[in-house]
Amino acid sequence: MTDRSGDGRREGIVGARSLAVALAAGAAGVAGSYAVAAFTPSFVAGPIAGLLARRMPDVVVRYAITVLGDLGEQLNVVTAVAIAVALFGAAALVGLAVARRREQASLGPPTTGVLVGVLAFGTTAAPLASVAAGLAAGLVVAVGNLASRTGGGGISSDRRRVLGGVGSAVVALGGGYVLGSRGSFGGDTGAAEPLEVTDTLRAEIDDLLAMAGERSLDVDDLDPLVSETFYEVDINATDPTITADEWELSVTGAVDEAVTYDYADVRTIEAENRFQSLRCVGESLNGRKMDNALWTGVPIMELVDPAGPGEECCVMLRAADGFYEEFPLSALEDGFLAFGMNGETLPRGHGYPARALIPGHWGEINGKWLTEIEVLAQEVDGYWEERGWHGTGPVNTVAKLHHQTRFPDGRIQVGGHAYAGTRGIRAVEVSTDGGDSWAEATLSEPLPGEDVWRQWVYEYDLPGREHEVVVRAVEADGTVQPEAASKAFPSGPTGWVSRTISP
Ligand SMILES: Nc1nc2c(c(=O)[nH]1)N[C@H]1C(S)=C(S)[C@@H](COP(=O)(O)O)O[C@H]1N2
Ligand SMILES: [Mo]
Repeated sequence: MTDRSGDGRREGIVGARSLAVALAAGAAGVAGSYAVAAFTPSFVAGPIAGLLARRMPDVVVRYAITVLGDLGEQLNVVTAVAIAVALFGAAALVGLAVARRREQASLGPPTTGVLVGVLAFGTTAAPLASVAAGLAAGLVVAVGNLASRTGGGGISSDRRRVLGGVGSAVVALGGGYVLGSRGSFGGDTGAAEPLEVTDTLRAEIDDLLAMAGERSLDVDDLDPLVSETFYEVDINATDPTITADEWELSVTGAVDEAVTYDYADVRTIEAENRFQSLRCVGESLNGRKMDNALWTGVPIMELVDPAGPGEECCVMLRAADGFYEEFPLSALEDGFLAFGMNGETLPRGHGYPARALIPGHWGEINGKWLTEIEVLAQEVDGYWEERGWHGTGPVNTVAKLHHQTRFPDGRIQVGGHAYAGTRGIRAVEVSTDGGDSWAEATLSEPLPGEDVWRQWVYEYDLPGREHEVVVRAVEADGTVQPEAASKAFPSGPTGWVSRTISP
């Protein structure tokens, strides 16, 4: 098969120019999808990224989580976008080939458009975003056709086709980016609508947030007691988009009678405010996946008890993104169903419309986009336990070191957050001689709550030589955080954080 179009020069079926136009069409298709879907599961790269993450060998996923962190997630999304461009590009190549075989250039755009649309729909099942993908890809081929037919000072018609195609794709990329980003980045982490609460509850929220501000230590580069940005860990690249109207939560399994609630049902229960910190089992010892917020919601047993759960061993939380985690029913008893965060509606990235909060445990059992609470008579593995992790238990105690300043008078200040789940923090001890002698750090005044981190700072004179600062937390009952160091996999990092400081 050869190319007899344009200025008659022969070109192989996947000649460089067809390839360029096809890739431009593919990129435009992805941009079209993004323009309509934004960064949601309807965006064609969303399901591909999810598939990639699930098909990846466990060791690679583990490496991505524990070593690459957020970079691993970004790599996953970039790869997914590249695959989507290649997929749509291949569809456009077929469209171009059909047009050439029939010697009818006008067949290229509709064939490309339909093929890309069908591929997008097959990937996402999202009609509108798929139509947009098809339209954008078809349009690029059409502009390429048009450009090849309009005479242009000494530029061959094939080259004009490429220029037209690539040019229009660039426009599509810009437009897609602008359209897709309208509010979607805000929407990802920001609240969709104001949180509706009683005046009493609102006043309490304001007071508690003010208290958290006042009790935060006056240290510039350290997150205050209510985190300014709260980490996110998800099994998928894109977050579910469930509205409060669609949302339902069922209590099922080994219960007297299954019960299903909608959002309005939950809101008839008297709401409360709670500070609670979360920490991810997959973070590094001195990592950044530990944060604190003020949550508004209801005690989760208010929803579970009416179903009659009996004396079973365990419970499985299931979520709208396909996530599931199992843990002892006893841990659920202090659990909370949150629909508000820091005085606002729970952001989509943190589980809108509602998420579970289980005091004292690793982050992973704090199911976001919660849809089902299944009471179980037998233990089973959750999503991460099937992948080798042991992250359903109580968090490990840690004192992190994220702040370091040197004052003009030569003194040094170090600081960070300390967290021990529901065991509580009594003290943070600092050694500036590699662990030979210890002194107590200044702690932030505790916030109300059973499961809340604290900040610490410590100031000392620069010893004039290289020295090692070591930090360890002491739990409320006097237990000193274990020194033995272990990596995040499989049950969370342990050990004392240390840092070498030069004179
Ligand atoms: N539905 C759902 N819930 C989830 C997850 C998820 O991927 N899907 N990730 C879990 C993990 S591993 C952690 S550490 C916490 C993080 O909560 P955050 O993203 O609000 O910080 O949510 C947990 N809940
Ligand atoms: Mo996690």
